[in-house]
Amino acid sequence: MYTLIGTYKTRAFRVAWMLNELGQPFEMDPTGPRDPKLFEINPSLKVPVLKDGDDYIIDSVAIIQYLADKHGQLTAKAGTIQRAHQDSFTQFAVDDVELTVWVAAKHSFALPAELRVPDVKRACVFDFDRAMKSLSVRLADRPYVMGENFTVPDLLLGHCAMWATGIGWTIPAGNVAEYVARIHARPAFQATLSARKAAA
Ligand SMILES: N[C@@H](CCC(=O)N[C@@H](CS)C(=O)NCC(=O)O)C(=O)O
Repeated sequence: MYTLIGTYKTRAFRVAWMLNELGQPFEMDPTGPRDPKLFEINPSLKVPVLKDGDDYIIDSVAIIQYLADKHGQLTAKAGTIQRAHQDSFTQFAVDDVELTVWVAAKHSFALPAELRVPDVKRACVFDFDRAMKSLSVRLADRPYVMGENFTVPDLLLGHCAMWATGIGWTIPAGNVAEYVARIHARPAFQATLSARKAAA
């Protein structure tokens, strides 16, 4: 069985969601960020970490893509044009969307108080809005970014959207809001949300 190290408040949420999508049982080790005991596994002291057998995998995107490849679900095959397009959306989710929310979060609570620059958040909102416009065009009338099938980048974008709304940002009405609602209606997302509430 997999062990997922991290708490539901962190990016461990997205890994738990992925495991639930795949129907893979796992146990949760609720070690929080910056716990010194993480050092042996991840010198950055960051979570999530996935323990698979005797191995530890760090970085949520690497973990999620690994799980998709390993279980042959929610991904195009490596080495195909479809996978290149899928990875492009994954990179978009991380660079254009997650970064804006994460920088804003860092300057709200994650950084030591004396290092926070509250005005940075205005620039983050500007970049987030630009990313949402781009997503709207790239998504067009497809249910998921790759078409009919839910894949890795949809999960990442759905998680970032949860973070964004959690800090009061607006998902634009129209195809993007409908897309996010579709992703958040997935049973595996709802199950993960319930587990997060139960763990709080
Ligand atoms: N790229 C990494 C980022 C991991 C990360 O920053 N995790 C946060 C929690 S969501 C953390 O552990 N932060 C501790 C820190 O920044 O010192 C991933 O996707 O897993």
